Amino acid sequence: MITNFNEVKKRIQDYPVQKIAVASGTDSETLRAVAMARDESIAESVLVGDEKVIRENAEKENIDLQSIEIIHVEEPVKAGLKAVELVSSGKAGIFMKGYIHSDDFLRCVLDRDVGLRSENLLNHVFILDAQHLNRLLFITDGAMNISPSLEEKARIIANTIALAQVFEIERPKVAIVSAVEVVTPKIVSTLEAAALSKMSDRNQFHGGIVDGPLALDNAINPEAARYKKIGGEVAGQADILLMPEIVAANSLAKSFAHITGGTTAGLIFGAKAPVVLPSRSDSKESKLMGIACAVYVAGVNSVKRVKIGKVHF
Ligand code: COD
Repeated sequence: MITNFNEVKKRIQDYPVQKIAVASGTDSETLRAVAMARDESIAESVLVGDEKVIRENAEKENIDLQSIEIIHVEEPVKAGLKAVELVSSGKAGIFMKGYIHSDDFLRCVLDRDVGLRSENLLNHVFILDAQHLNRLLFITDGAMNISPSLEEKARIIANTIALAQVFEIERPKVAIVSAVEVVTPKIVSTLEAAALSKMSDRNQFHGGIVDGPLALDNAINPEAARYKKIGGEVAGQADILLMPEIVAANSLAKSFAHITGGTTAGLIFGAKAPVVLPSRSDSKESKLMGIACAVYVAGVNSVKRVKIGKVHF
């Protein structure tokens, strides 16, 4: 079981170096992250974006772009489409967001002609290096599915169980997070949590165990779960937090990064290739770890095809 980002970095030494195509890779934090990925032999990169801006930012911040390819495309969406095409045509293995809005970037991922669509629902996962908990914590969906339906939540759970299994968590524990741990008609997310938990009881999810509603404290902290007398395998031990909608998931992951100084990695899972989706304001460490996690997923996939989770409806 992989419990922290240093282990991810060690594991990727066993896998082939990947090439990353960066959509509008012009900003200094992205440039620093791809330079670090090169220096640490994690990945090679091709930056698609405004070459003048790329070179100016690199010079201003003293970032060495040696061996990093640049393809000049001025406009961010066009740069995104060119970069995603490099991945869908096999010239690169991973697609990454640079200085481009998330929705524009995701439309490149979903583009019918050059994108990385598959038959699956795609979802975003923030992976947290939760050192205090001594494990990785997977939070979803904080960047793609805005207000998922019950069916979409089930699919997001199945995808994220499969992703956590890639990180060697054999039987991931999924908490459906709400504000309370009782089912109440006043809070819709608790009703959906009850339905998803029952689906889990009926073995409708492969390989993981789902329980909820749980509040954040009793989802991840065994003391809080004991104090509130909440039993079961998931309470206090969750690996995956399914949040009710995008704002809750996004704010939870960003509070970890910006209040506690923790490192997160942002990935889209379920597409034809791994996709790195950091926030534009993420630190270079978070961007680098997004790259490292994507390289790791691509590496595992190259030796053993990663199966996207299915739900039995
Ligand atoms: N998985 C697979 N296919 C999808 C998904 C998905 N998650 N979402 C949309 N599609 C497919 C649809 O089935 C359809 O065929 C096509 O894509 C278009 O779908 P629409 O009409 O919903 O597309 P858009 O362009 O209006 O919205 C898609 C986005 C992903 C852009 C949208 O959901 C979005 O803006 N998400 C939030 C992005 C964001 O701002 N994040 C900020 C946090 S960093």
